[in-house]
Amino acid sequence: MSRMDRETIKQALKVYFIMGSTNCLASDPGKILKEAINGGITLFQFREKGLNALAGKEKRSLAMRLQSICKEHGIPFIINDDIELAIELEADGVHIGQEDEPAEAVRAKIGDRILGVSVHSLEEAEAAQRAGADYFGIGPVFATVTKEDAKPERGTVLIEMLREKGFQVPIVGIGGIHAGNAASVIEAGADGVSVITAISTAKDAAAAAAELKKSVGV
Ligand code: 3NM
Repeated sequence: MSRMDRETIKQALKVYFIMGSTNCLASDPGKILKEAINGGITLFQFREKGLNALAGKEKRSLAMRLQSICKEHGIPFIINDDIELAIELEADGVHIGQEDEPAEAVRAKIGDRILGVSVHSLEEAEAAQRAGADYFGIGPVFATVTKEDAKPERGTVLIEMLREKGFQVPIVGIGGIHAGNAASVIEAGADGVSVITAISTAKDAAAAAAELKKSVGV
């Protein structure tokens, strides 16, 4: 596997769906993922966090089930935080925050797999770029209740600042994004939007994904 080029990453970030079992209490995660894929998501991240999150074998087995759905449909499969699981399952990539293992160390472990890093400042963006991040996750753009330790909503200021400073690294916005506000994130300079609840708790996940896709101009 060789490193995915920037243009391919940018395309993959457009409609980036994130989910774990705790985000879809009303329905089966596999069912929601299939619907989301039918609606047109371009990338999937397995993020098993929060109250009653699965661990150990159960987590691994859900990851494998979701990964196989992604594989069947040609959707890249990324794992949040759990580098060991990502390597074991040969996932397409990992996404890490600032509290996780340093990005350099993660890059060394995962080789050419996709490395996404959450950044909240110019300094963090510079460091993540040096460490070899394939994309930045920037948020929360809007208020979110999904991430327990999310920072206050920040709008698109950092996205705009990084673009003004000439950063070429692909960027995805996150936090409180839905079809009604996604376009503003793209206008600010992001390549795509990542969402949890806009799809995972939608009555019709396929329709929600399709609407998001339309609003980011795909
Ligand atoms: N990370 P929703 S906000 C996982 O700011 C995550 O880095 C964030 O969920 C960050 O789309 C967030 O339901 C939660 O608001 C996104």
